[in-house]
Amino acid sequence: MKEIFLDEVDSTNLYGKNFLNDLPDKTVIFAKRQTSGRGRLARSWVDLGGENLFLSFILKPADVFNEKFSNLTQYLSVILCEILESYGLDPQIKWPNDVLINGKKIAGILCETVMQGAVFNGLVLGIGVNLNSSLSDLETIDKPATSLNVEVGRQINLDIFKERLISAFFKDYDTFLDKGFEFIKSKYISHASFLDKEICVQTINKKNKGIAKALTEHGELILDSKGKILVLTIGEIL
Ligand code: BT5
Repeated sequence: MKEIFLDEVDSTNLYGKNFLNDLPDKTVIFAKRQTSGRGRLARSWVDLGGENLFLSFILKPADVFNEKFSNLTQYLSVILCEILESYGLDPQIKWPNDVLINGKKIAGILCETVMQGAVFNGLVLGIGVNLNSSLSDLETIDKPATSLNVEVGRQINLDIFKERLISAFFKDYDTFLDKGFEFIKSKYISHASFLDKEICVQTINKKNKGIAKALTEHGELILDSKGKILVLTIGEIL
């Protein structure tokens, strides 16, 4: 496994996408500072200063895209929850892959697929985790946010956290690629804060209200919308 350390970068995901063809499978790109972190749908991920985690995995699991790759963000959210639990916390997953502590976002995960024409080149799976941030900086985020140091009341060692995350990710990575979401389903559900609740899910062009009933074996959300069953593949719980 190759690790790339950057003092500062616009975005570890962008760096990964730009250099994907030159980098071997399982390269990990890590930056101390990120000036233009990417979120989904043109949103941004804010660098809150201090020692926070910004990293991207370069993954080239096959020559052709497989549906299971779409669940890698959920796999990574479960890995992160297990690590956060070891700090005595009770992390919750908001479908599909936001990780929250007491309703506040502590991490963001973004997977980008790199294609060259119709050819699948690989994936850049990025994660940002707030490890050391001040309350006043967290308040600058437009939605409720928290960080590990605030939750546990002490400074967090970035290098130790990073290495734990990387090794936990690769420990079961091959099994996950083989089995897909089924492999993590029960652990994912044990952290799923949205199940059996009335929620509103924004999909590309629609807001869908209903009760979150369950997850399919592919990690999709089953929503009971006034008796009509919807199976949502992508979207965001509002
Ligand atoms: C995400 O997007 O949550 C995915 C973020 C992925 C960031 C990592 S960092 C390493 C790698 N390199 C990158 O450039 N990106 C990845 P989304 O679900 O769209 O959420 C974005 C929203 O989260 C923003 O609109 C804010 O509301 C909130 N947010 C931004 N920065 C935050 C922070 N530091 N802590 C908590 N919430 C934040």
